[in-house]
Parts: sequence; structure tokens; C-alpha cells
Amino acid sequence: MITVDAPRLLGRIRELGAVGRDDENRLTRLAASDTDKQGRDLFVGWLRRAGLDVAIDRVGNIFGIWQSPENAGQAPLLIGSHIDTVIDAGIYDGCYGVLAGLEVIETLKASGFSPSRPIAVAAFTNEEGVRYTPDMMGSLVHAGGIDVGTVLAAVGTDGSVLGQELARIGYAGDEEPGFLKPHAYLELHIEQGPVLEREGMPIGAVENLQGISWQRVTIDGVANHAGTTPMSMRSDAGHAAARVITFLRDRAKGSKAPTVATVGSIRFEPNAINVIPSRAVFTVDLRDPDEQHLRAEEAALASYLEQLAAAENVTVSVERLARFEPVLFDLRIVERIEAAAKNRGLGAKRMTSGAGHDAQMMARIAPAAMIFVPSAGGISHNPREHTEDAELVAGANILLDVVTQLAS
Ligand code: HGY
Ligand code: MN
Ligand code: MN
Repeated sequence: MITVDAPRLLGRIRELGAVGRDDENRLTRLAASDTDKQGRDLFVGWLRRAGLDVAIDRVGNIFGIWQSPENAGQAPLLIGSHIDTVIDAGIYDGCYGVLAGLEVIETLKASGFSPSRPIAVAAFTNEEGVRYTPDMMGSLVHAGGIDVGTVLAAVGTDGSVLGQELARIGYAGDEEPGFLKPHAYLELHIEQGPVLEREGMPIGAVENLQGISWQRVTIDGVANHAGTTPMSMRSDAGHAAARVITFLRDRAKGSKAPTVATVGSIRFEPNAINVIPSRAVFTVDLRDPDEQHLRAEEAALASYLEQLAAAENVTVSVERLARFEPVLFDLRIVERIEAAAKNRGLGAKRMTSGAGHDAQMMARIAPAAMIFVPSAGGISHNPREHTEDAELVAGANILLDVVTQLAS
């Protein structure tokens, strides 16, 4: 059984993981930023040195394509993920899957394997959605779920415009998004949760992915003097926001359903120690594997905000930032993942993905599935994110086996 070149894969994960660090050594490569460009340039250099055709589309999605005259007309097998990161990130989220995809192609090329179809690896633009929303943006465009113009006009949290930033960093490509119609799509990713480690399982065969609802809530009260304004006379946007955060947490924590709720970012105006906040702006991330239940959670929040506005004498407005329904992956590929793990003497667990991934967009246009490897302590979106080298290599070998089968 052929295996991937472990030192090459692990070395590249670490090399890419060193790109985009600030002077406190924190890793941040937000979509279309200068550090994202550095990561992109490094990846494209590896694609070229591997002898792949490099294609970049209008929203900066990067493809490395291995094709031969014999199979050029066939729909390619696509392996993908992302190399943009959150703020103060770990080195594995997204990058592991992209670099393992390249590793699988290089291993197969070197082995003399001649695939029945082209095999390509993709690094999708702005999977994280931290600077521009929605998340999984590049793969969503590729799958036809949002139009190119809307994406290129997206305004970031820093006031930048995505299309201008892509041009500035040299990744406003020529290809029309969606130009590559995959025969099937595979994504290898760290689990980013505690399940595999807790169960001592080295491989996750991901059969579905939960629904995601992102909203921005703006609460407007009245700025007033912190010292002279009686408590009964306040329209305190800051306090109202705190009530919402507590409402969401208590509701999700108390629910029997696996719903999760997160307020990850918040800001007050005028944000001064002795001024009652006139405005609070914060984001709400709600997720649930069941669409009906996710809708019920969104409705519960909406009615809570209505009551709160009256009770606290504030006004509330809500903007939808992203909304993706739960996704089922292709059972035949999930079974191939399980069989490949068994064939290598590795345990595999069927599971749901709690995190969003490009695979959920690609599942709209091709049979898709994901392979997970354990995350130490279930930690991710955190510099302490870690997966053991042996687990990383095992996951890449499962990807190698399934790709070999699907391209034979
Ligand atoms: O939010 C997510 O689940 C993904 O990391 N973008
Ligand atoms: Mn990811
Ligand atoms: Mn992520």
C-alpha cells in the first residue's frame, strides 16, 4: 500500500503555519489580507513545483490540476479546503486538508498511477468569514450559491472591499467561478471538537454537517451620564445586549437538542467608562443539525428581542449575515472512507460536523464527504489547536486511498 510522504506533508503544514505571524507570534491570515497573500504565494509555488496546472478564478479560489491528455475531458476529482484563518489561529484548520490534497496528488504522480480522471486540489477564498461574510464564500460562489458581483462588492469589518483587496494582492483571477465541475469532492479536516479524541478514534467519516445561522444585532439606547442618570431612567444598550447573550446561552445550554449559540464579537458606542452605551452591535452564531429546530431557535431569539426592546426602552435591528441549512454527505463516499480506514487497521466513527466547511457548499454540485482526524482537547480557532503527526499522516493516507479508488 502506498503512503504519503510524511516529512514533506508535515514540513509544509509547519512552513505554512509560520506565515502570517505578528510580533506576538500570533497567526492571522484573514481573507485577501497581506498575510493571506503570503500564504497563497507559498501554496501556489508548491503547486507549480509539483508540475500542476494552476488556475485562479475571479474570487481568488486557487486550483492545482493534475491532468493528462488521456483523461483531460473527464470531470475532475476535487480535493479542497482553505488556507485563510481566523484571528490568532492554529496551524491545521483548513491548511491541513489543502496540503494533504497536494500531497496525495504528488504521491500518486510519483507512484506512476494514471488516474481515469484529472485530480485537482483547491484552496477556497474566505472560508472563515471573519473579515467578509458569509463564510465559505469562495466555495459558495463555486457552487453557484451567491453571485460573483455580490462577493466582489462585499465590505469587510475593516471597511475594505473584497474585489479590490483580491486585485491588490494579485488574486483576482480570470477563470469564471464554477469553471471546474467536479465528479466528486473530498475534504480532509481536523475535527475541531472533542468527539474523536474522547472515543479514541483516529478517523471520522463525516456523514452530515449542521445548519448555521449568522446574524448581526444592533441595539440602540440613549447615551447618558453614568453618574447622574437614575437606573429607572436608562435606555442602556449595553445592558440589553448582555440580556441577549445570557438568554442565548441559557436557552442553548438548557435545551435537550444539540443547539449551540455564540456571541463572538461585540462593540459598544461611544465605548466610554462614564457613558451609558447608546449602541451595542454584536453577532449571533446559532447552529443545529436539524433545520426545523434551527428555525425555532431563530424565532425564539426574534421574539425575545421584541420583548426586550419594550422592556428596556431600546430599539433593536437585525441583519442576516449567513444562513446555511444542514447538509447530508454522499453515503457511498462515507462508506469508502470507513472501508479505507478498516483496510489500514484504523477505527472510523460516523459523525456530524459541528463546524462549517467548504464541503457543505460543494455537496450542492457533486457527491461530497469529509474525513476528520482528532483535535487535542477538542480545541480549535485557538493557537493551542493540535493534532498528532501520526494522526495527520493517517488521515492523509485515508484520503490517498479514497482518491485512488475514485480516480481508478
Ligand atoms: O464557522 C465555521 O464553522 C467555519 O470555521 N468557518
Ligand atoms: Mn476550516
Ligand atoms: Mn475554521
